[in-house]
Amino acid sequence: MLNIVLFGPPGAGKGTQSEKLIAAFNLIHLSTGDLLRSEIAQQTTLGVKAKSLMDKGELVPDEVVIGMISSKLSENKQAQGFIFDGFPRTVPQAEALDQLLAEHGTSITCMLALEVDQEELTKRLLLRGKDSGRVDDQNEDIIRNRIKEYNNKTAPLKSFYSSQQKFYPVHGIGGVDDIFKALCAQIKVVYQAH
Ligand code: B4P
Repeated sequence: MLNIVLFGPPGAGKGTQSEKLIAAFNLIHLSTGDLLRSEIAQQTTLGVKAKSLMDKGELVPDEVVIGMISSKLSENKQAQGFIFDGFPRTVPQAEALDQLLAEHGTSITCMLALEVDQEELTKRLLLRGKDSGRVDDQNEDIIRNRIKEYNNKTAPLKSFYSSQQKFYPVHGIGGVDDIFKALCAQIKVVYQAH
């Protein structure tokens, strides 16, 4: 199985590149951001709680997203592989993911980390905020808070995956197709090393 953690700060292009990677490698796309936004749209109890945190640019509790990923893994036992987009975002989430995948007899193949500077991230998110309707994209203070959450809680995952020799940085500025080619080249390198 090919199990990829697609990693990067808010607005790095995880969702954008996931769409292309799932088509190229026949993978199941698991985006915790999309799963949470679907709960919000359906106005579930979980969605209402998540919305108040997401609108402020804060992370939702680990147990909520771990539970969502656990059920999706169980629903897709025949998958050829998964792209984890926006998950894990904390060390406890990464530990839980390793354990869940082990229970399914598989493991993470690699973490591909899109590297984009803060100025470009803010520009992209404010641009999307103009027509996305996403509250968390519309205000520079909220975007700054999301980047702060990323630096404090999510960036440490680079060491987590480095210590497993699974961390691969990829330059995330430039054309969407060029970045996609760089991701594919990196996946090829990882495959050949296995
Ligand atoms: P997410 O939905 O994961 O969103 P994201 O970090 O904003 O976006 P992404 O990196 O996917 O950017 P995209 O491709 O869309 O998270 C939202 C919130 O959900 C979090 O803040 C948190 O509250 C909560 N949450 C989610 N998962 C969680 C977890 N595991 N634990 C706790 N809380 C969790 O790209 C952004 C923009 O850039 C788009 O407009 C795109 O068109 C543009 N773009 C992409 N690539 C480009 C390029 N190469 N050049 C120029 N623009 C580009």
